[in-house]
Amino acid sequence: MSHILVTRSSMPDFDEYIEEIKEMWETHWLTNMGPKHKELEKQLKDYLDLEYMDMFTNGHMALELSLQALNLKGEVITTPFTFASTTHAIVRNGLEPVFCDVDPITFTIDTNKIESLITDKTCAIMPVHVYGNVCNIEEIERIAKKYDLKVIYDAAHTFGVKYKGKGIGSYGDVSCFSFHATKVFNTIEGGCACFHDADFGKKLYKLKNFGIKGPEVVDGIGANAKMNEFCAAMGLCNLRHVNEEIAKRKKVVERYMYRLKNVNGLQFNPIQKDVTPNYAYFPVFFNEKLFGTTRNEVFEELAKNGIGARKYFYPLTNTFDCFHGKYDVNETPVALHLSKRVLTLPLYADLSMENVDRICEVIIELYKKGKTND
Ligand code: T4K
Repeated sequence: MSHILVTRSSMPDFDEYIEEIKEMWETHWLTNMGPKHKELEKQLKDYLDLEYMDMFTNGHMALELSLQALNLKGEVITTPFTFASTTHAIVRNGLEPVFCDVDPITFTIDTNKIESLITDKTCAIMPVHVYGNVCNIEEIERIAKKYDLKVIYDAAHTFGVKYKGKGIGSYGDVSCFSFHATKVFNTIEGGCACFHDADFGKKLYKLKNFGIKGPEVVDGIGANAKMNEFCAAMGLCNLRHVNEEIAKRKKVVERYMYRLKNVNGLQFNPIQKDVTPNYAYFPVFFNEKLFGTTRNEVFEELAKNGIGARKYFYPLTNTFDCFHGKYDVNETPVALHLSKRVLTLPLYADLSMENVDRICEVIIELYKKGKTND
């Protein structure tokens, strides 16, 4: 019985990648915004429908340095139902995360709860388009405008998503994508920040490149977060196939939905109006009463059958050990409820329908057993 992992990196044919990197053996140009970097940046701007963007070693550095470039101080309203990166980017900038609860249908920030969390220290909102679900953009914009707050979207999961026909990266002051190996589009490791202002871009660029202004001028204190040429080359190859990959993911998701349609007590990603989805993740929320078995039991049973589902996102970031009980998890009860019930099932372009069926059969068997135990 073959093992099925939660995801599997998309890769081009070996020969395609070799062809892409061949000239590097002539030029010896391996990093520092070389020709592959420039070409990928150009192609991504076009694909993602962006005016300004910059690429980084990973999505996390895009987030962390974007916050730094905005020169923020005080509190940032965000959600705990996310990967460690979102919260850590805030804290590592010396900012205070203020956790807002999430919406029970989209799992993104509950915009009805943002205003009550705003204080005179609030400087920004950092929502997450979790699993590729789009946040309530209009409402976030309205609140940000009213209170003069910056908006930084963690768009790590939304590569290629469109909202009202516009690339999702064009919303907010900044939106950051991840190009990690596990994402819909990957550059092995990588990410980008999308923004609207050339001056902000200059600041950000310096932060990723040691604060260097010119060959003999260093007028900022920057990190090193440059994407290298091997990663950019992988991106150039993967970008050629990304539409096909998304179409294949869609088929996998449709198969799951078809096979699981008669099982009670399961909640899935919503179908959102005006959104062109990317099928990044397939989360399932198990309602123990209706389904008959807990999330943890399903996790164990899948594991016994060689299926590696993941608890994205459990635990919530506001319960992480590194915060030593600093935050009160009861302030985000919906997020807490969701995190105890979620399992992200395997999803990638080349996941076979037979394997989707194998995964669904484990779930259906558990459901039948749960019902007989009633
Ligand atoms: N914001 C959000 C909301 C995010 O979810 C993330 C990243 C970020 C920000 C930060 O972006 P990056 O700095 O990472 O660009 C994974 C990813 O490492 C992480 O990128 C991702 N979110 C998170 C949700 O998932 P792990 O620790 O679960 O990954 P790992 O190593 O267990 O891999 C999961 C599965 O993927 C493996 O079972 C097999 C497959 N895989 C993994 C790797 C590393 C491959 O097929 N190839 C690979 O090279 O964090």
